[in-house]
Amino acid sequence: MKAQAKPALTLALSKGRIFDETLPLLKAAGIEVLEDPEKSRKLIIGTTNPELQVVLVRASDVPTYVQYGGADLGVTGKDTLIEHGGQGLYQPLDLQIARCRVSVAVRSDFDYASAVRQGSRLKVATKYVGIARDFFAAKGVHVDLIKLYGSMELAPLTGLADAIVDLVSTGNTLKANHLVEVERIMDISSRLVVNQAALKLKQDPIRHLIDVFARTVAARQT
Ligand code: PRT
Ligand code: MG
Repeated sequence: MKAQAKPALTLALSKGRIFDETLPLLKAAGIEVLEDPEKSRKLIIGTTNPELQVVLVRASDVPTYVQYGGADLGVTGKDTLIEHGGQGLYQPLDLQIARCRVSVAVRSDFDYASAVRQGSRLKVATKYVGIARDFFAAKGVHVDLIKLYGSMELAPLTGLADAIVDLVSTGNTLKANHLVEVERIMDISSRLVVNQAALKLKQDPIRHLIDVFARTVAARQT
């Protein structure tokens, strides 16, 4: 029996907004994904291009998969990439998708400005420990960082922290939890990341994909 040929390229995506916003870019390259990850339990999904398969991983695991060659390429937020460190990753393209910002937020009754002015030590809860550490260090604010993996918004409400560093898009989540944005740390969008060895070994198909994505992203800016 002839073994099924393994697709030449593997693209790592996370379910949700990154998957949803990458689909139109793939479509522009003439590629459609063969299953809906919200309906199927499959973690490896074929595409209409027999040379390309998609693997579904946790958003924060995308850089790791690509770094170690579990996937040749991936799409990941700049936030996740900064926390990962980017080792072993070639970052050819800002895809301008899944846009948001990293901000500092506090309870609406907490006087952040005066706490900073007085040099108070702040308790800051976040998933983005690296980004938060660099930001407050540059500002000269002393902080105790508390690492969380989700629902950061809850931390100031329960007294776990004075402030959070989290992603904000519409601001609705903050508003619903009586929190206010007091600093914008950086703008975020998602990047295409490529395994450095794969880029050398599979140069043609990877370059082709980068080129089509780049043209699509550029066409959207105008
Ligand atoms: O959910 P999981 O723990 O598996 O991973 P994840 O939360 O990292 O994945 P996912 O799919 O939620 O986010 C993937 C990437 O999308 C992030 O790394 C960002 O680069 C990007 N992105 C863009 C966002 C948002 N916008 C966003 N609004 N990621 C998360 N949010 C969350 C935010 O954390 C907050 O809880 O949405 C809430 C705020 O949204 P608004 O619109 O109410 O302000
Ligand atoms: Mg999430």
